[in-house]
Amino acid sequence: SFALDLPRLESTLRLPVQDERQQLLQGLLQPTARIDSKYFYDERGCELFTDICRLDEYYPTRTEALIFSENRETIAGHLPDDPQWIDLGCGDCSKTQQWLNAVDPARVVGVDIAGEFLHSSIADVARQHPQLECVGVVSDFTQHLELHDLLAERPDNPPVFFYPGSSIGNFEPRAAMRFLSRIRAHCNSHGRLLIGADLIKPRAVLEAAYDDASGVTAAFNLNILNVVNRELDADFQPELFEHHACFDDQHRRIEMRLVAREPHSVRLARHTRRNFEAGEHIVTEYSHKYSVDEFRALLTASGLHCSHYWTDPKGWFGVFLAEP
Ligand code: AVI
Repeated sequence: SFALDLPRLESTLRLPVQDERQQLLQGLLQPTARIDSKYFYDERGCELFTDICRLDEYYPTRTEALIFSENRETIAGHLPDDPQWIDLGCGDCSKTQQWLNAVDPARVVGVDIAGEFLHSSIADVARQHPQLECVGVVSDFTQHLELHDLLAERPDNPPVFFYPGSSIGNFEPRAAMRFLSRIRAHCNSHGRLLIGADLIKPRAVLEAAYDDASGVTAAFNLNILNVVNRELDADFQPELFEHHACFDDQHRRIEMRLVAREPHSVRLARHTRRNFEAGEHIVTEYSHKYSVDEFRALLTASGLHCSHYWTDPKGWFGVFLAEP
């Protein structure tokens, strides 16, 4: 029956909505305003991100896919047998789907903050692989990674954490270390982390990837203001801001900004306004780029050891396999 087809769906979402709003508002009231990049991903934002991944200028998705397809069997050969495959930020599970034959996991756990979407994507995997146990966990896993109880249900199946797409670059290095340490804490001696990280490369290539000629990234960046308007009942006018992306050499990261085109005032919430001068900006995202050695060192500082590493012919993107 249909009920039997429904995979298990759990939730570890913890932060009350009110606290989330308060954090968002506080960020907007800082001397340099900030919006957490998780607010990019409403339905429209997810569509635009899918479009970004197909842009000529946006090399990370395509380059990582190439590294995976060229090395899949080798990578799978380094993973433990019968693992629990944990896809962090699984989205539509399309990346995980490509690993199922090579890895043959005992269980797939898809973790994502978008609950409804997760349910249908995990249900798709379950339908296509009726023998495979599929679990969806609705979680803001970047804030609270809490999968100990779930993993302990299958003590003989070590976890393989799969964190592709260079999403680790969206954390500042210290937060990246805290997050990776939490993954480490979920790995017994056989657990593994398979992670993609974007590497340092010429500035022009980096900046074009975050400011494409057709304006898709600009639309993605500006859309965050529509999300904030809904979350806070604010009245941002996206047309009064301009998309900006530049590589910051000192911090080795792309910084995405929304720059006010003219002086104006925005209602952020009831009784709360903020003025923007012309040229004043909101930071919406950092995307950190690493050298291979720097990324290895980040893994080491998080209690993990990089056992293997793969890249593309240009050395633009890195896939790292790490163990405790
Ligand atoms: C999700 N994340 C890895 C993307 C990145 O490249 O940092 C988000 C993105 N922002 C603009 N383009 C893509």
